[in-house]
Amino acid sequence: MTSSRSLMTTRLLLLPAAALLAAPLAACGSDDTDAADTTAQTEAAVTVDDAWVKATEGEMTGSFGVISNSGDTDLTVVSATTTASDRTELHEVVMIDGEMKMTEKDEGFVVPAGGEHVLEPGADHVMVMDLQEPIAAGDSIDVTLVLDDGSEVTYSAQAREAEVGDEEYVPGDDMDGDDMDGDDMEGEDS
Ligand SMILES: [Cu+2]
Repeated sequence: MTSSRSLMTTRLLLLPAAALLAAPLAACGSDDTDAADTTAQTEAAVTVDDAWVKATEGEMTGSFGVISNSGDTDLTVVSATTTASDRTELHEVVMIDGEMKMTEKDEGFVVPAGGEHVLEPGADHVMVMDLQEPIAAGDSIDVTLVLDDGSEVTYSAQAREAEVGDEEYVPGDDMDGDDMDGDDMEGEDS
């Protein structure tokens, strides 16, 4: 009950009034949607549902949820910020040398028009880094996603305990050139 009500509230807050009024018309013909788009330029066409963040006592953690795009244009999440720290990255989980590791996803998260992009453990996620204090189960942080059209969407992610999403972090710089030559290996044993 509670979650579906807050979900509803979130959607209503994010939907511009003009879009609500135009919705019945838009359903009759796709050409009519252009009018709604021009009045909604600064409003995000995306919403985020089922958002949560993994409780942690460490310095970094992942945040997850389902990003939906109600617009008729593909949108890309290009960056994110949170109230929990000053450093946030968009991460993906990839296979490196036979192990699942997470690293920055340079191209961002593409949310297809009329579709969704799922952030979940073991896959794409919002990485909250350089945490100054622990995030306990039940705590909430605000996450803001910035889209490539300049719009933003802010939502609350509640912390929960989870035994998932513990992939080793590989900073983007280490992805290439690590094995270019053996000289760097010399000093690593002491
Ligand atoms: Cu990560």
